[in-house]
Amino acid sequence: MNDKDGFTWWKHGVIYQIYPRSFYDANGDGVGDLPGIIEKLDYLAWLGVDAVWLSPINTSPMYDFGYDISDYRGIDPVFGTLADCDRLIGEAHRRNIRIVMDMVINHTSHLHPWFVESRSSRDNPKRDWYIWHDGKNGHPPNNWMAAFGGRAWEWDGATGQFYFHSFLKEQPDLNLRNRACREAVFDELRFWLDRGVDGFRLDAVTWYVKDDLFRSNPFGWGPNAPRPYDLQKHIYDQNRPETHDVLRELRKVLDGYEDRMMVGETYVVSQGGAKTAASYLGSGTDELHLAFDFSLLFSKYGARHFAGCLSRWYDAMPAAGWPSLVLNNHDQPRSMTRWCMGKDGGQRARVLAAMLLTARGTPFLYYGEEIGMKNGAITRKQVRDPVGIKYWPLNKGRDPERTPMQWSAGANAGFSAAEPWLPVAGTFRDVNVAAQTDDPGSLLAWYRDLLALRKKQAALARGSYRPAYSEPDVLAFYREDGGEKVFVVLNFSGKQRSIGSEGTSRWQVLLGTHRAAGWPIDGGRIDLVPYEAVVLGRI
Ligand code: TEU
Repeated sequence: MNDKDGFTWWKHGVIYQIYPRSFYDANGDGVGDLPGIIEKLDYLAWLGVDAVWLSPINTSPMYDFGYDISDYRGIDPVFGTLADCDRLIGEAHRRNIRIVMDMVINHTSHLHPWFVESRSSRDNPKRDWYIWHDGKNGHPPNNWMAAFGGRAWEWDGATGQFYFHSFLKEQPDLNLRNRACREAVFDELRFWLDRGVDGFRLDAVTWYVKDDLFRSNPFGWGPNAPRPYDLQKHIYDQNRPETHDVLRELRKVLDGYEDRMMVGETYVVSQGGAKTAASYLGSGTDELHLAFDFSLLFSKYGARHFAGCLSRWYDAMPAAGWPSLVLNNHDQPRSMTRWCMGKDGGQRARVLAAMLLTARGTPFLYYGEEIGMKNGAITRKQVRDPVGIKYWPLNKGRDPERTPMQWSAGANAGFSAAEPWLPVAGTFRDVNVAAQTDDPGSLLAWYRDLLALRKKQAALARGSYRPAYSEPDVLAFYREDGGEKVFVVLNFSGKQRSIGSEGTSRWQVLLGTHRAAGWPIDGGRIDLVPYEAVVLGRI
């Protein structure tokens, strides 16, 4: 795929998320690191990914495993050095793989020098870089809550005010309304753009700006309850209109460089879903390049549900906007665990992969998804995630979807010579890269074939999307670009199904779970076996 007419890497490419602690440990301390990622770049190139998104690697006291940054310009020693990072960027680029860094600018660590200054006195020049407020008769100023439990206001005895934190109390929110603070944050981003980073995944975008009148949220039951946080409608502490101003300014920073991208974590499941997520694309060219719609990830399994999510997402796009697609990340149980626990799980995984990689939009993969990794089992003693520690057993935290990458059936799944920071999932003897690499029937081979097909067929990478047929168990759609037309047929059910194809078209199989490439299909009806996925091209 070339980049003509602005159809650039982040539109036609596939982006692979790495949780660096868990990808590959090169120095044998039980924690994944940057040299480990460098060692595995050939694997990623072989798989065919176009970009890698690294969960945070900056200096951090790790209260939230890197989502609490104490130095934006540093690399945390557990991951390596700045020189390792430069080498990673260079080695990735040499393989035509872009590097996307996680940027956590809604908040910093409480140990960031900015916050240390800010909390030192009420008249410190950086006081207003964070959100400080007087109490109300000894109580917090309003009812805002922290997403990770408890109230969002922390009392600071030394200066006699509360500070605000959307997540942990060790993650004070920056005041992005403050001009000097905003400019300082932009400079931290420029530091990485100057070093050759191709883009950012912006953490917690919808939290960036809070109500300037500090109004309390009304109550309302969100879909994620029983988290107490979800008992409020987050209209005053999230999705404030001024957030768009911040994004427009950020966009200008990126537009000062060539071909950079920012994808925002627009976690708005209970706040308007696809529509709200898409609103952060602005006109499509003046805010985020990409946003996440988590509706698909949170959807019930089934063709009708998935079809609805896709259509709502595409309908919500601004004219110049471009969708992204995601089924997994480091915050949610893996799709294998959500949807594929039965005996037909392996087949379901293939149909899901086919949807993710043939529908319209930039696909994001999460490490291990390509081999069918499931959530690992974590005992109470092994919990590391602060969310799990706080809410156990109601919420066991996010460690199970962050267990080490399963490279082989060897010790520690080939992830590390030492005992890994989180236990390897029990499935590793069967589910691992080594076992699947040379097996043309493996899930890994299927992902690799789909990635290769996207590169060959412009219609899949950039074409229009038109739903074809509404048999409840089958998702079928056409993708068209110029003269090229592709017909994707996905039977999400364990039953035989039969669907009609448009007009008198004659098709041939480009890629299928049950049919070899080149197999001709005359128009009319197509009979599908259970869990059949097939991508057809016009003869
Ligand atoms: O997540 C913010 C966010 O939306 C989630 O915490 C969400 O509330 C949760 O997944 C619901 O199940 C981002 C990062 O992705 C997460 O890893 C960080 O812990 C968090 O921000 C704080 O930086």
